[in-house]
Order: sequence, then C-alpha cells, then structure tokens
Amino acid sequence: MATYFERHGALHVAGVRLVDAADRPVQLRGVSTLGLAWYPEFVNEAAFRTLRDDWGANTVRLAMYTCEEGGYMTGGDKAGLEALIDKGVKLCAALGMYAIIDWHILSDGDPHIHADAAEDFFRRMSARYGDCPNVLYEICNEPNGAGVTWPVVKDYARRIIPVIRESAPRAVILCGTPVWSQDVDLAAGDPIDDDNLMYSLHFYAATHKDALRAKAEAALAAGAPVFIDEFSICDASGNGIVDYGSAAAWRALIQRHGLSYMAWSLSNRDESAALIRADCNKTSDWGDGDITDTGLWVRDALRADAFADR
Ligand code: IDC
Repeated sequence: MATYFERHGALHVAGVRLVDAADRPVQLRGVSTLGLAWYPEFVNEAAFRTLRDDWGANTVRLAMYTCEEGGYMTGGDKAGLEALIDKGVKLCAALGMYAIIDWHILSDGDPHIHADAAEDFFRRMSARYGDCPNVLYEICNEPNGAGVTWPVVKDYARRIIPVIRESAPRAVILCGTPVWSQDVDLAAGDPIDDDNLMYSLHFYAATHKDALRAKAEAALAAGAPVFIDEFSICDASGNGIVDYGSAAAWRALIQRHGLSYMAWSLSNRDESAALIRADCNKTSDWGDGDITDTGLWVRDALRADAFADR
C-alpha cells in the first residue's frame, strides 16, 4: 500500500486547510517525541514503523527543548541533538511519513530570548532539508509569559520565516501562539503574511475545554489555518486523570475541520501523557499491555482515521 507521503507529497496551505499538490485535503496525524535529549531510544526504525503500520500514524514530531534540562541552549549536546533530528527526518522519509522539526521553547517563554540561535538553527535545518518535502518547521513550541503578546511572537516569526524560506521556499511552517499556543484567535486577527504558515493550537483535554475550543472555532471562522502540533487528554501538567468526555469533544472538533494532530508523548515516562507504560522497556512493537490509557485512546483515534482514509 502506498504510504501517506507517497500519496500526498509536498504540502501547502489553502484557506484554513493543509492540502497536497492536487489540492486534496491532508490530515497529518501522529505523535510527538518527548525531549529528544531524554528519550533518544524512541527515535528508531522499528518504533516509527510500528507507529505507521500498527497505530496508523503518518507523522512524527521531533521535539527539541531549548531551555529545559539538556536543552539546546542549556548545555545540551547540540551535535547529538541535531544528529537525532537527522535520524528522525531520514526515518520518516524512508517510511513515507512527515516529520516536524520542533524548536521546543517552554521555560524560555519569549522566543526572542534565543532568536539568534533559532535563526542559525533554522538556517541550517532548512538548508539541510530544503529538498525534503516531508519536513515541516515548527519555530516556537509554546510562547508564554507576561508581555509575550501576539505582536511579540509575530515579530519573532517575521525574523525566522525568511531564513527558512531561503532554502525551503514552499515548506509548511508552524508558528506557536501566546499562552502556551492557545491564542490562535489573536493570530487570526493579525495574521502573518506568508502563504504556507499555520498557527499552533495545543490542548490538554482535562484542562482545556469549551473556552479553548471556542478559540479554535473563532480562528478557523476568521480564516486562520490551525495545526494541533501537540495535545494530550490528561491535564496540562502532563499528569492527572484522562478526561474522555473533553477528549471526545476535541476529537469531534478535529474531525469537523480535518485538523492535523500530534499526541504528546512518545515515551515511557511515569506520567499520564506518556503513550507507553513506565514499566514497559520496549522501544517498538508495543502490545496492548504496554500502552497507557492515553496511548490506547491515541492509537484508537489514529487507527480509525487511517482506516477511513486508506
Ligand atoms: C512536559 C513533560 C514533562 C517534563 C516537562 C518539562 O511532559 O515530562 O518534565 O514538560 O517542563 C506542554 C509542553 C510540554 C510539556 C507538556 C506537559 O509543550 O513540553 O511536557 N505540556 O506539561 N504544554 C502543555 C503541556
């Protein structure tokens, strides 16, 4: 069977939708790594193959923290992190999957703090992968903090986007939004002038409910392309209970609009958001008993969508 990438190839944005060269709608569905520095063992061929063939994923997001422990800007092994990204991108290419390169700001809530490094990073990444139509660039995971308004984020985006466009003129770029990538409605009201850009919306279903779903609807109604490059169905700490009711409401919204979605996270960390159980040491070929409640929900969603879209 043809892979999702073989079927759709290079993507672009048309209106609020992600589409392929023939303007057919595309829905990227997959998982996000946890910090690449922390769980490098999950970046392996068998894992990605399991996600593709057993779970139904067509995309992997490669999350590289900038300022948490071992982050790119906080003493992390830069060459090692870039080697993991390279491995992940190449695995995705070989398996006919899409890859998202995520500059995962978090405690560094203002993307300007490390904009010089981001510029250098994305210049080199886009030069390296400019010819790889399966690669998307996510320029700031979750802007947050006092003063980090949409104009501030937009300013950063307007600095990084042209750098990526030097080598990847048509790649899809994902831009974080204020308040941990929730304020997509504000971005919609003051959009960035770029043809192939989408706005990040992140939700954790037990924390984020009707109010955030209303923001998503408002942004879409205003014509802004929204991309869910991170979510889980527990609370925003990555822990706590799984909220199946809210998760179902999010899933309905996702399906109504054909939104792309990436589940946090491909790891066996002892927390609710992890897809793999903490007592499981397998790094691929997970059976039902190896997968957390969150993971089972995610796998069900991915499987159902892959089946409907085969
Ligand atoms: C969390 C991880 C957790 C880690 C922490 C670091 O799940 O293991 O210790 O980061 O501070 C986000 C962030 C994402 C968070 C996640 C859960 O993008 O990095 O991961 N989350 O808190 N936004 C909302 C929730």
